[in-house]
Amino acid sequence: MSGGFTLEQNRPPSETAKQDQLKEYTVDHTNQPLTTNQGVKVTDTNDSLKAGGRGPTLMEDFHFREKMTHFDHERIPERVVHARGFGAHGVFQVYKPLTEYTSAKFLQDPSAQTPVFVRFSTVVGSRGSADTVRDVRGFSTKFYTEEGNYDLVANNMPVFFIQDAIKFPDMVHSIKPEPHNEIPQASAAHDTFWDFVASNTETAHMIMWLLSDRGIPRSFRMMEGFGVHTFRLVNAQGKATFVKFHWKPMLGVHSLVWDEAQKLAGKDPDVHRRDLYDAINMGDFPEFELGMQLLDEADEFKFDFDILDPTKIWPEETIPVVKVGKMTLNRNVENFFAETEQVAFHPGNVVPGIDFTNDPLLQGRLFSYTDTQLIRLGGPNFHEIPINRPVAPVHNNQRDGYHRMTIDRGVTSYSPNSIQGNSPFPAPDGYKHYAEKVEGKKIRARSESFNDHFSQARLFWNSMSAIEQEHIVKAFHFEVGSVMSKEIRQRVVDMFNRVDNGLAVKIAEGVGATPPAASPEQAQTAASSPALSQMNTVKTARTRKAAIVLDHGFSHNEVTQMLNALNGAGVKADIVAKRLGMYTSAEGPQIEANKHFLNTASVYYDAVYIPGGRQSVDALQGNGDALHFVNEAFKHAKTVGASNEGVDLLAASQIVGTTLAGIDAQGQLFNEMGTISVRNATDLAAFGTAFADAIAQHRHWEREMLLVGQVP
Ligand code: HDD
Repeated sequence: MSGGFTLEQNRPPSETAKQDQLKEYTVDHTNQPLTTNQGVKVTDTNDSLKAGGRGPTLMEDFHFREKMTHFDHERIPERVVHARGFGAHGVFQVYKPLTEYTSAKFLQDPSAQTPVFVRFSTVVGSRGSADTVRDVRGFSTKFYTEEGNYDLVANNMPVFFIQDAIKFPDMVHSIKPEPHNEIPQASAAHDTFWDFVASNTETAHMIMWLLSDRGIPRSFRMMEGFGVHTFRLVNAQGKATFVKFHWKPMLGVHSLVWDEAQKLAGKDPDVHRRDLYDAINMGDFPEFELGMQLLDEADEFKFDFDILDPTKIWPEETIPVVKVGKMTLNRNVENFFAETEQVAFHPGNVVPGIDFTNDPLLQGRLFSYTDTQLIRLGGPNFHEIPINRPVAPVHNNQRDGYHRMTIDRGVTSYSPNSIQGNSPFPAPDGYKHYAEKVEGKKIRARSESFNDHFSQARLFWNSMSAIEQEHIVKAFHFEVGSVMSKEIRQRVVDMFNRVDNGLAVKIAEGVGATPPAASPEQAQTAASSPALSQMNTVKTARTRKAAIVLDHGFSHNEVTQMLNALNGAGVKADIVAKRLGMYTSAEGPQIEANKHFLNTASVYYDAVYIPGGRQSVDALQGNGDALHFVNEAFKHAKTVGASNEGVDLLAASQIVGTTLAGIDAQGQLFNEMGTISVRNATDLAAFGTAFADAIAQHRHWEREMLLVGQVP
């Protein structure tokens, strides 16, 4: 673009409609002379205008003044929640027409691709905080449909902390850093939050999710998304169906280990954004299927929970998730600020065929999101910022305000008008609100049907595998153990006793509280929902990362075979050594180490492999970094493999906890709980396959169970 703005909103929408629109606002500075914002060419930007070389800087230096003023105003307020995020462009395609349920056009034509922009985020931390903290993740999608923008502003957990939006400022104030010292950053592990939890039992279910492995995802590409609220789909005949929205990642739902998450936060605070950025750049486009749970209006009251209560799920075993389409993220942003920072989502951005319900959390959100953009983006024209512009035409009588871009032609800006034939005119095929019948007295109260705060928290607990339960207990130990007030710790223990006595007793043991006697409430539900456990998710090695750790004298034959096996399984491999550069194998050929122990660590990988080669393994055995690398990967339940002399390094790195009997077996494959080795083998085909299969398992939790002294 050479300057100025071209408004071309009348083009036919297509998969590239948004991309084409953005191009018109994109500036390429390559091979261009430097200018001021007024377009005047600048001769020197390194020296201010002075009266003599050592003299005072002159006020008339317009270039200095402009450069400095713009810099001084570069920052905008970060989002009050979800400040840290990362976005990408993509497309959405529906599998088959959903005409029966909704008139939304983007859900009708399986051959049409709707452009989307997605922003993933953490909630609590500020813009510069780490990606791997324990937190809810935001998962916002803007669909640029031909009928206008539709925003699905979702989280990676299907329930919320509170039932009524009026509590949102209280809840957020309690979880944000404490006001007197602004500590802790990006963490719920402090007194004010747990005081809020213990005083608001409706948080119980969400806390179970937050303290589960869902709070520390392996990657944005490996988390689910949930619209949380019950929404309405409305078809062309005006018939409504209740709906809950889901995003299901094609790579499955996977999480980090807490110790790994903490270490990553220090070593690479950007690890999740880097993962997404790299995956898209390498062509490993993240894919998510859109799922819908559909419920006939007649069935609204058929459940033991209120479908308007945002602290409740619809168990997938009762109301199945129908996969209706797929989203592919295929393009990184050109500029983080212009796109990811300035994007403005709003759950109230709906298109015909999608409507709201009376969920009081949703209703409050419908106010909050525009309001927050007014301060964050500085006025009412934020819809004109390129990333926020719909690809559908915009015509109305809204005028003026800060930073208005559109030059609205004509003398009328009111309706009805006779001067311009009442243009823009009301459209008969415009959005129609669902004509729900409502009546009632004005009362500041909550429905009694929202009173059960524990059954589904218990359902979640019951649905976890032993190791997932163990992780939740450990998370409680960390979070509640960080609370200074003994009274609050006890109140939390007593509150979660209403979920499960076994859980409460275990929490109490770790946080110096008194273990409570069983609560009569917990006998109420023994139900479980297998869909809630991450053990039952999709498993694939595709796009995983492995480290091949070696030194001079490594076996070239073994490394080559392993690289082939990993490549075949879609696993990316790095060669890790004590320094960067070329390493010479026992056979002669060289290989380049692209990572060294100072700029990488086992926490960056899903697996580690040690090839044979006497000289290489001897050197690694004398290298504390290499020994730690293997030991740490093992401790984090990752796939660990070695061939021939490499097996010596596994033994030397003191990977203990599993039986490991036979790890040293001659000539045959040893494969136990993600530890894989073979001695005296030149053909590593079976070994490579076993190694890749083990990576697909994500982590080998049985091993972790043994490490904590439990039999899996
Ligand atoms: Fe919210 C941002 C998701 C409840 C008020 N929210 C925000 C974002 C996500 C969510 C993903 C980041 C958007 C982005 O990437 O720019 N929020 C949720 C979900 C909720 C929820 C799934 C419950 C089901 N939120 C919620 C309530 C309120 C807000 C009850 C207030 C009444 N949320 C906001 C906000 C934010 C926001 C203050 C901050 C920045 C923004 O909106 O654009 O308006």
